[in-house]
Amino acid sequence: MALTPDEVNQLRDRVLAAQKGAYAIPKLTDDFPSMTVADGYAVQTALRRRLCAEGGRQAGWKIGLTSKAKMLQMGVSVPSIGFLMADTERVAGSTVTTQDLVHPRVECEIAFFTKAELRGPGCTAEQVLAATDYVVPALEIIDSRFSGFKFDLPSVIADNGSSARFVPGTNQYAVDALDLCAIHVTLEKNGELVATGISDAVLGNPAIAIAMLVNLLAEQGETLPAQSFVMSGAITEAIPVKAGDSIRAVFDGMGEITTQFRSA
Ligand code: 0L1
Ligand code: MG
Repeated sequence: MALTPDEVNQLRDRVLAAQKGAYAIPKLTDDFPSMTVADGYAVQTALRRRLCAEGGRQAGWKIGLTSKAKMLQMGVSVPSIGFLMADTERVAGSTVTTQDLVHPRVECEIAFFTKAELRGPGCTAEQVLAATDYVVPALEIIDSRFSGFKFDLPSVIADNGSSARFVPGTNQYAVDALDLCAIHVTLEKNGELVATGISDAVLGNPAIAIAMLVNLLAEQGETLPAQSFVMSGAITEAIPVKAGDSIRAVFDGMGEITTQFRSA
């Protein structure tokens, strides 16, 4: 680690202020060029502890940057994980307000709900499938707090993997009722097709992404408890949205999710 404990807290406060105030800041490595991935996770953990100390409740975890296309687009080489807070969940079909976001983008994912604890290192996709109660389609609304959505891996990890809002679908599926590697997804914005994808874009199989998340948690001395909700990474590219937009995502064999964006 390159950051001192005081610097970790300073960056936690910088990111938290940008998240709460919905304004963009330069990526953290502009001021702290020697910041490492481990430093990014130290800031993220400090952020999670602060939000929970303020009365927030953690609702789950997410893994992002899970497709080759996304890694290339963002100029990073490995996935990253982040946490989901309960107050950032939105009900499918409801409205997401944009005045409290900087430059939101929507992506389509499969989310897992677990029935048994998972621990790494060495967690496998098979173990994930055995520990999964059900999967649901989901939307993630990401919102980098960095100017121009430009960052590097330590910065985006400190910003909690751009986590902003998440919208779970209501239809639940057992993992053996689906081919998790072959879910075709279409994303429409204002009635126009804007993105498509197949779920194998997520590291070949979204269950592999969840196993990777468990193994990354282990590096931080944490396990994934039973009854966890986990977003497995984007199947489609992330599409920018603004107030007035309507989104409809159709997951073949899993139903659809709609959401509207309004300023307030
Ligand atoms: O969930 C994601 O894949 C996003 C991870 C962070 C990178 C980004 O903001 O695009
Ligand atoms: Mg995502």
